[in-house]
Amino acid sequence: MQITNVKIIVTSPGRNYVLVKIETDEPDLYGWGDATLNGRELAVASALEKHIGPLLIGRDPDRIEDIWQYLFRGTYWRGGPVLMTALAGVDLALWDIKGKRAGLPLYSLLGGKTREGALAYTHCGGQDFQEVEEHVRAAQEKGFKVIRVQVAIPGNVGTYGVGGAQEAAAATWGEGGALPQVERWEPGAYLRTVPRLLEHLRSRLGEEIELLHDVHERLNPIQAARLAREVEPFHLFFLEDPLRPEHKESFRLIRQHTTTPIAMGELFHSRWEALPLITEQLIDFIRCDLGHIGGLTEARKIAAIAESYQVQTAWHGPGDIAPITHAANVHLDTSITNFGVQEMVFFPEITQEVITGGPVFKDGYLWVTDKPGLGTDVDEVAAARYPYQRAYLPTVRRADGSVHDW
Ligand code: CS2
Ligand code: MG
Repeated sequence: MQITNVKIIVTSPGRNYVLVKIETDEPDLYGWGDATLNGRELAVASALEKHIGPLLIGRDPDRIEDIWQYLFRGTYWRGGPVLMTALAGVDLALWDIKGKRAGLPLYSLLGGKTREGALAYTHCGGQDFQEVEEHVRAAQEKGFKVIRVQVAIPGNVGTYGVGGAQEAAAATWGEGGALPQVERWEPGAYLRTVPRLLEHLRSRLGEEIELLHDVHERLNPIQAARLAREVEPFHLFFLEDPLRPEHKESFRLIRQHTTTPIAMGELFHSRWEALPLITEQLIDFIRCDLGHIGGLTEARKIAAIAESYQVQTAWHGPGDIAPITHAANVHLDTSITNFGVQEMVFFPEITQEVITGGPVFKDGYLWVTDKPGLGTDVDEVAAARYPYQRAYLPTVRRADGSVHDW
């Protein structure tokens, strides 16, 4: 069997996605991968179209590990979000082909089910504690047992995860489309507000609902240690991304000060970035994004390493990766033993019109179908109806105008 074509589709049904179709010389045997990188979609599409795709023509799609090694090490330049997202797109498409060829859902190829469904969590935000509480209650009504909570921070502009930023500067427009929204953030107000949000929620919702919070890499080590310790009484499921990904050694400081579980990983682009946090047990949940870490081939190795250190998985599952990666998440979740929790979103109908299939949410858990492969597909005619529209992630500046981490 041979790869005959690598097709890249950039489409924008609700938001921009980069989709990879790998076609073979066997009739109707093809695979779809997701190579979406929010705000840098065309960089990944170009890497795939101009450099990586031509290297795949004529290769045996069954040889996934060999292709992975060739694209990661065999081309000299390695790592980073663009190339690892491109590699992930190829990897997921190849696994999709393998499953279709075997007539088996991917979880079966990965060793079969270790659980019936993957415990899921969703995002709840709000402009104030009351609104967050209302959204949490609504999510509980939907069956969620684990919920991420974020709240607008007084004096800050466009706090992450609030859903409809406070007074974020409107996205400005330049030649060719939108430019990044500029938001403002100060640590003092944030550090004072988050413990009070959790105190409010625990006092009104009780202890049973599992809550987590995403710091979004915005604190320095001592601030993160302070926050992790101050939220201890509220028993978070985990505190996510307390530090910038560059500062892995500083997780030791957080560990010294708290028993709040820590999660990190969505901004890592290789297992070597995650390795010290796992082997030193500086985190409790590894949250890599299968679409940015190099795909299923890499993520299952990370899961295996983490298993030996009692670190559980919590793969990244935001709205800015395609349902294809979400499907890969859940196939892996349901075939490993150290699964922790799975982040998810509900995709709008416009997205589901183009990218069909993907995990199904029911009673707090995510399920994948028994369809062969990933169980997703792409309607190329529909995809063509939604051309790429330039868009960026916001940027953040401190009150003094200096750059901060969004
Ligand atoms: C967030 C993401 O879901 C999360 O944990 O950190 O939504 C993240 O902000 C985006 O994926 C960035 O593109
Ligand atoms: Mg996050």
